[in-house]
Amino acid sequence: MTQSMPNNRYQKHLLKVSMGPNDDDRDNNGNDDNDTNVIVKVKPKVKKPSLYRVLLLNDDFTPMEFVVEVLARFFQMNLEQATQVMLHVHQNGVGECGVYTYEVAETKVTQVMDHARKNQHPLQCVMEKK
Ligand code: TYC
Repeated sequence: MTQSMPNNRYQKHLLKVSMGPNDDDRDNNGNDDNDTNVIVKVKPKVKKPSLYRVLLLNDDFTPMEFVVEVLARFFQMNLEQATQVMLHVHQNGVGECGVYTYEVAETKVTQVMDHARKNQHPLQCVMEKK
């Protein structure tokens, strides 16, 4: 074995495959030959995570100030940004608060919905895949 020690997952995988004895890996005399089935190239198993929009929905009852406070608290917006987004939702019915990976988006939705319910406002927050 001339291979040096593995230093990442890809190399570890290669090492395991080339070392393991199996039926495909025998020479004409039936002897196991570790070096006949070497994978030369493997696609790295890295995928970009799917992204999700977190959306706020308009309603007729939640106070504007409450929505601005929600956007500032849970979506790290300053008062000017938060007011802009709130007015956009008020005028268009729906608006984007941010884009996140699945778990983060889910957490934001839960935080907003819990906060709205505690304060007895019907504010709705949802997520959708981009
Ligand atoms: N339409 C609400 C009002 O007039 C304000 C509002 C804005 C409510 C955005 C929800 O997501 C919302 N008080």
